[in-house]
Formats: sequence, structure tokens, C-alpha cells
Amino acid sequence: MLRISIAHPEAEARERWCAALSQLLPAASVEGWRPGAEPADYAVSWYPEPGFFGGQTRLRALFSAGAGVDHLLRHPDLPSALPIVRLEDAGMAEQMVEYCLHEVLRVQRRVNDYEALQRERRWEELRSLRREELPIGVFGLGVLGEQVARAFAALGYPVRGFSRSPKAIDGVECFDDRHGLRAFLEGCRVLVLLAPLTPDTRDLFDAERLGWLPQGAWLVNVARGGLVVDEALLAAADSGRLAGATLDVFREEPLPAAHPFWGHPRIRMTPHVSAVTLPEVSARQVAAKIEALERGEPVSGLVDRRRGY
Ligand code: NDP
Ligand code: OXD
Repeated sequence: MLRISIAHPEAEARERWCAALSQLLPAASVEGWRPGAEPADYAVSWYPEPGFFGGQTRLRALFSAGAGVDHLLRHPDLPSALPIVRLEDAGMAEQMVEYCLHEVLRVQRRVNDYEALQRERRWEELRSLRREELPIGVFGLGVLGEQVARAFAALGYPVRGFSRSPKAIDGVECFDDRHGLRAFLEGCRVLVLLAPLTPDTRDLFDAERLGWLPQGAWLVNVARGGLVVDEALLAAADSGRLAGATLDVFREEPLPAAHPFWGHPRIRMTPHVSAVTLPEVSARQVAAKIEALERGEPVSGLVDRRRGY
């Protein structure tokens, strides 16, 4: 019998994954992992607990319970040849679009500025920006970034995107290394980060790169905290070079209570919730891929360990 192990530290998520996968694959045994559990054929996990890999003698693939896999690739016990399959959209793109749109509308309609005026009890009218005055840049045009870019383009915003490989997306000005990151960043009034954390993207947005954004730009980081150098972001926000930033992800999560981001007037924060994993939707994707692998067919979403995503 096919055995599927759910190695998830949160009981509620573990139960939802188990229930959904059991229903979709009734012939399989689907169980939450615990020390001493029988070896599994497939596993679903965000980050396996210590001891998990030691008992896996026949694991054929590990399904990430998220789109990003940087944390998994850093797992000290991860077998070097184990295929890792990540989630592709699975209900996350819609959430990302909503989150980014909300932040862009706040900038466009000056909501951040009105909130500051309200705190000072000041009645003052500010000029809103028109969509054409607010070019949106999306760094990372993958499964999620492409849908975010398309959504803004459909609403009439000028949209540009940057990816590793060349892309052609209707309504989106596409950049890659041939054009250079500077040419891309110089035209972004709002910059949305939606690329994975890899050796190439770690610390990429330092003082120099943030300085390539136009004066008064707004940063939205929904990717990983490690893409941005915290000190550089704080300095750009302190000086007003950046109008501000919306941060959903951080180098250390939960963000330590003493971190200056918490109280910074130009920084808005959420606790890594811009697009959460929906176990029921994700289970449909994972079940379909397990069935494909069992038939000997290739599946999409296979992580390339050399690239890091
Ligand atoms: P994909 O792998 O589908 O897309 C990644 C994109 O980033 C691709 O376009 C890729 O280029 C581009 N990219 C990778 N490396 C570079 C680089 N060095 N320079 C420029 N572009 C680069 O990932 P998803 O769209 O599914 O997810 C993106 C990230 O979003 C995840 O890795 C995760 O970290 C984060 N995330 C955050 C969530 C949250 O709640 N905050 C939820 C879900 C995801 P190319 O197309 O050429 O390969
Ligand atoms: C993910 C995330 O990568 O939630 O899916 O960050």
C-alpha cells in the first residue's frame, strides 16, 4: 500500500492535509508523521522535524507545503538526491494579487499619508496619483509574479517585470540581465519582490540597488526577508528616499520584538500571511502529481537544486 506522510508541526494543518489527501487517494495510507512511524513513499512538509529523514528508507519525493523551498534546501538532513516538488499557485496567486493590490491602492490614494495626518488631527487634501503615474515593478515573474503583473496590467497600471530568463507577457515590459537590474529598478514607483531566496538573490536589495529606485518609491516584499538588507531599507526609509515599505517576510520570523521595523512610521508589516497555503486546494495538486509519478510520468514544480528554486 502507498504510504504518504504529513510532516507538519501544526496539528490543524496536519489534520487538514491528512483528511484531504485520504479523500483524494482512498487506496493510500495517509498519516501525520511521528517518531517511529513506518517509512513513507511520499511526504508533504514545510520543514521536517528532526529524525524524520533518518527513518525514510523508500521516500520517492518530498512535496513542499509552500511555494518557496529555501528553508527546505537548508535542512541539514535532506538527502541529496531526493526530488522536491513545490506548490505551484494552489490558490496563492489570487491572495498575492489581493495583497499587492491593497498596498498599491494605499500608496495611490495616499492612505498612508492620510493616516499620518489623522494622527496629527490635520484636515488636508492630498493629490491622489493616477494609475498611469504609478508604474509597478514585479521582481520575479514566475507562477505568482506573472499573475500579479498581469492583474495590474489589466487594471491599466504601467507594469514592468524582471526575471532570470527572458519572458514575453502581454501588457508587461519584461526585463532580464540583458537589460540590467538598474534599468528595471529606475522605472518602478512600486517594487514588488516575488522571487525566491537563493544565493543569487540573497542581500540583492542593498543600499546601492535600493538607491536605483526613483525618489519616493514604495517597496512591497512578499518574497523572503533575506532579499533585502534590513539596514539599507531602514536608512532609505529614514531619509525619505523610499516613501516606505510593506513587509510580509523577514530574515528572522517571528520578527524579534526589539527590531526597529516594528515601530518605524514608514514601514507596514504583516506576519507572513500575504498568501497562505490552503491544504484542501494544495492537496488536489499534490494528489494529481503523486498519481502522475506512480504512472511514471514527469511532474511540474520539480525544484532545481543548483538554481535553488
Ligand atoms: P517561481 O519559481 O514560479 O518564480 C520565481 C521567479 O523568480 C521566476 O520568474 C524566476 O525567473 C525569478 N528569479 C529567480 N532567481 C532570480 C534572479 N536571480 N534574478 C531575477 N529573477 C529571478 O516562484 P513563485 O512565483 O511560485 O514564488 C515566488 C516566491 O514567493 C517563493 O519562492 C516564495 O519565496 C515567495 N512566497 C511567499 C509567500 C508569502 O506568503 N509571503 C507565499 C508564496 C510564495 P525565471 O522565470 O527565469 O526562472
Ligand atoms: C510559501 C510561503 O513559500 O508561504 O509558500 O512563504
